[in-house]
Amino acid sequence: MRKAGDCEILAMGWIDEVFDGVRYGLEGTVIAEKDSAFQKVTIIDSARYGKGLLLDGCWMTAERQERHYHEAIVHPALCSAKRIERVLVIGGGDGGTARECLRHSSVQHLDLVEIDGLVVEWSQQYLPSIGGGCWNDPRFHLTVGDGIAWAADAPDASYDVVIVDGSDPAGPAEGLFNRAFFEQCRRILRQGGVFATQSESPEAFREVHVDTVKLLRQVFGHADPMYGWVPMYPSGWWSWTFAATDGRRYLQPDPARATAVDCGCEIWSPRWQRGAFDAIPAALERELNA
Ligand code: SPD
Repeated sequence: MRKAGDCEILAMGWIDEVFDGVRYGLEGTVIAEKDSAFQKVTIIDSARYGKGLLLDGCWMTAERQERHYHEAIVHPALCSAKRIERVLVIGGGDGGTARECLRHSSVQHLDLVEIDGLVVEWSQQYLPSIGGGCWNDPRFHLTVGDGIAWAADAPDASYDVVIVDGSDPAGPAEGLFNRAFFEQCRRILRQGGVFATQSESPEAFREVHVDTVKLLRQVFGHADPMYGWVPMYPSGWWSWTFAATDGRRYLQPDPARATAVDCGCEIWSPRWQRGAFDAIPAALERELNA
């Protein structure tokens, strides 16, 4: 078998996520692939975005475009929660979400609960720039286990921020989109706490997106989707949805916290965030408000 750098090439050509009659692909090579206990885990190397990760054939992240996703899911929450000492990340086994959270110096303790140990192991091995320093940060605590059970077992009001960085609602991530789970997330937030989740594409997965936002509005009394881009994901158009225990505080980043992180961001800034919350398509806004 041929080699690319230190890696064996298992296959080369177009690597596509196929969904609903459309293919979203990158040209590259498959350098590692294995069925874990939960899903098929694939690592690719591409000319355009560098090394990347797929789970069950769906794009998750890649070295040269992960910031679109990780900055968007983290900073609206970390810049707006009343306190940010204790953070829970459910999923996020590539480390990108934890890395961005830990850029906030007020974070004292971050629990990351990822169900699939192979995702963590291969992210550390093949995608070290995505987790960056998170794996060795003394504030970082990794548990390979079920995030749904973790949330159910956590004491009331035990986190300032809960971030759900799961994959699509099929397979191991299915339970990350239902009412019972969202209710647990709300219960374990302290007063002034903020919840964030990836909420799928308003184009490719419109129904899941709408259902997720509506459900969060029922559970928290309000919730707001924010729109941006993750070029490798289906349609490239993505969303993250935020809620809080005491109103829509995530719309207003704290200026001091924002200034401390935004010079290190490629995508996120308070201005980008304002536009991203406002960039709700008209028909979608009507549907969500109906
Ligand atoms: N369709 C892809 C949804 C993936 C969301 N999670 C990505 C993991 C990045 N940390």
